[in-house]
This record gives sequence, structure tokens and C-alpha cells, in this order.
Amino acid sequence: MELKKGAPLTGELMVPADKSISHRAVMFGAISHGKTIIKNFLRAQDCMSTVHAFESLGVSIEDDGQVITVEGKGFEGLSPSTEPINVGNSGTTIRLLMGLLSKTGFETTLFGDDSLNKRPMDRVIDPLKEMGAVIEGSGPSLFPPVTIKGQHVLKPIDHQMAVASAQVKSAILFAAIQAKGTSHIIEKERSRNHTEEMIKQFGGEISVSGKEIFISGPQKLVGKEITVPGDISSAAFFIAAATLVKDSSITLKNVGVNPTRTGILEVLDKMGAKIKVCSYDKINQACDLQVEAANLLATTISGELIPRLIDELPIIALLSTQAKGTTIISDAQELKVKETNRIDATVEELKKMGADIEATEDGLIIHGPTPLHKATVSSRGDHRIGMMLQVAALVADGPVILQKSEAVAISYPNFFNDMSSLLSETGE
Ligand code: SPQ
Repeated sequence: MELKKGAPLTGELMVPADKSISHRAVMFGAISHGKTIIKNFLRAQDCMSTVHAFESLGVSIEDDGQVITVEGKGFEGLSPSTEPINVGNSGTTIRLLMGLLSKTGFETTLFGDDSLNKRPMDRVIDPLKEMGAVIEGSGPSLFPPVTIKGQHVLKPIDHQMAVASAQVKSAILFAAIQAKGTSHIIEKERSRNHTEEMIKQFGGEISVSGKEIFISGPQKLVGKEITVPGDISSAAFFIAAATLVKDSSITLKNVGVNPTRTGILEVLDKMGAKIKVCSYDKINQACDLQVEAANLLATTISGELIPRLIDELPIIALLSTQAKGTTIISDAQELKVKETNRIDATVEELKKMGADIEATEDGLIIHGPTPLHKATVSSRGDHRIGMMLQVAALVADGPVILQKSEAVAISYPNFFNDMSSLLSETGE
């Protein structure tokens, strides 16, 4: 696909629904008792993998084009799938399901595409094993396919997490809510808390104090109506585009601003971006963001910030190529086990366009500002790398050819159309 240099971005955009929350809404709907109605569900490939997985486990899920209705019958309402379940590219689906399915009393096999089948599952399987779960994977990192031999009893866990990961934490929570007794989990750093929030929303009990979580089981959850806010991780690409392209001014509507996800806003504020956060909707933790073009300064990003912006680091790296000075990103080794090794993918693809960027053991060093040139680049099958490269093309000096552009559909099927709607409102 050929990407052209950008005209100023203007106008308004309703960014698509949050991927992390959409996955969890289906999961909680399936294990709760009664109907769950999901408004503004993200119909992207990853979330459809979660829908497909629960349908295979006997859960009725209806989509009338407006809302998704999940008929929950509790954990005990799940039934064995007749065949192994393909969860595509979705790390969230496979990892959370391992905890959720660890006490079914039946066996389930989950597998994914080439990228997912190379992502480590030991980080989830090891703590679940301590709880009495029996889960098999292959090789030393326990790669998919994984087979979950659902048990009849699980033990609670007292666990200090080794990685700052919402997926690992959520898998443990889905097992802990079924185990008899109180589990105690200490996070390495605070990661996105949508699972904890939803346990409460679906009538469950959980106590969270800083990095410490206590949860007792077994608990019975009750279905509810849920509205998914817009995804700040999708909004990030437009925030970056409007910041970088001269004379831009846009409004992004209904963007989720849960504080465990807003690291990018804090970093961009420090870099000198012009982002105004307005009209806060308390119930959905969502805001409108007004973004104008700005000149950026380099920064440093590390520590507790990393899990709060982990998926935004490729686009932050691009922004840093246009910022004055040297940006240093560290403590971000988790990027190596995403859909691609996102440290290598970001460095190698942006270097093709002339960026002054290098990989370190746990992050990136970027010198700017550096002009970006026309080139042929590839998403490598990673949606976030594909979207980052579309934004890079807006500030390049000539056309950029993006290979494997279809990967954006994993989280954002209408991404290229939404980008051109903001670019074309100037008439160019
Ligand atoms: O679901 P998947 O494939 O792992 O998706 C990614 C993404 O970029 O969309 C990561 F590659 O998001 C993860 C995120 O990085 C979604 C997520 C969640 O919903 O719990 C948590 C993060 O992963 P982790 O491993 O840090 O917990």
C-alpha cells in the first residue's frame, strides 16, 4: 500500500472501542450469571477471537449490529469445545483464558497464528501451576498450542509477580476468583486494571491497595450492561499525527483515560505536545482530547511509566525522531515478546526511513530531529508497527510503501479510512 505525505489533520474522530475492555466484557459476560449487554464493542480481529472462543465453549453470543448480548451461565455453564480453539493473533485471549479455564473439569486446547505461537506462556502457566492448574505448552517457554486440563479444585496463591503484565495478573485473577480461599498478588509495577475494575462492576469483591491485591473465592458474578470507552492506544496514532503534521488541529472523542493507561499523555506533556483534555465522563472514564501541532523536546521514559504506555512505545519512538535532543527509553524489555520484537521492528523499519535510532538491551535511544525519507517498510504483521509507519509516512519527504498493511485490522479495521478522513477535510 502506498502512503502519501500528510496535509494538516483537522476535524473530529470517534476512536474505536478499547480492545482490552472489549475482550474482558465478553469474558466476564460469559462467566457471570444472566445477560450481559455490551455497547460500543470493538469488532476487530483480536476481540472476535475472544467471541469465537466462548462460542466454541458453548456460550450464546448475539450481535445485532448495535449491541453484543452474552448469555452467561457462570463458570459451570461452559462446555468442552469439540475442537482446538484458534485465537488468532490475540495474546490477551490465550493468556486470560488459561486462568479462566483452569477449573472447568474438562480439557481445552488453544492455539494461534505464527506470531502468537512464538509468544511465551510460561509467565502465565507457572503461577497457575502453583494454584493446582495443569497446563501444557511446548519448548522451554511453553509456547502455544497450550492444553488446559481443567481441574475440579484450585488453591489460592500468595504471589510476587516477576513481570509487570496485566495479562499475567488477569489470568491469576480469573483462577483466584474460582479458588477456595484468599489470594494475595503483588504487582511488579501497576499495569492496566480493567480486570480488577470489572470484577467489581460484575458484582464481585476485590481489594486493591497500590501494587497489592487481595481476592477471595469462589465468587459468583452477575451479568450487566457495559459501555466500552474509546481506546487510548488507538487514539495515540492520531495524537502523534496531529502533533507532527504542521497546522493540524483535531478533536478525538470519548477516549478512555483510565490512569493505568495514560502514560502517553504524561510523556507527551513533558515533551511539549499541545493536548487539551476536556469533558470528562466519570462513568466511562473517557474524555475528548484536543490536539494541535507542536515542536517536541526529547525525554526519558522508564520505570513505573512503562506498563502504563507499553503499547504506545513504537509511536512514541517515532515522535522522538522528530523531537529535539536524545530520548532514552529503558525498562521496556517486555516489547521483545509482543506480536513482533517491537524494539527491533521499530528500530529497523524507522532506520529504513533515515531515523537516528538504536536498540538497547531494554529499550531505545533516539536522536532528533531527523528528516524521514521515502522507503519501503513493513508492519511485519504487527498492527501497532503498521499504524506507526502510516504516521511516519505523513512526515516523510516522499511516498512510503507499507507492506503487510492488513495487520492493522487486528485492533483497528478502519484505521486507514479514519486517518484519511482527518487528512481530507482540508480538501487535499
Ligand atoms: O493481546 P495482545 O496480542 O498481547 O496485544 C497487545 C497489543 O499491542 O494490542 C500486546 F501486544 O496488548 C496487550 C498489552 O501489551 C494487551 C493487554 C491486556 O489487554 O491485558 C496487556 C498488555 O500486555 P502485557 O503482557 O503487558 O500484560
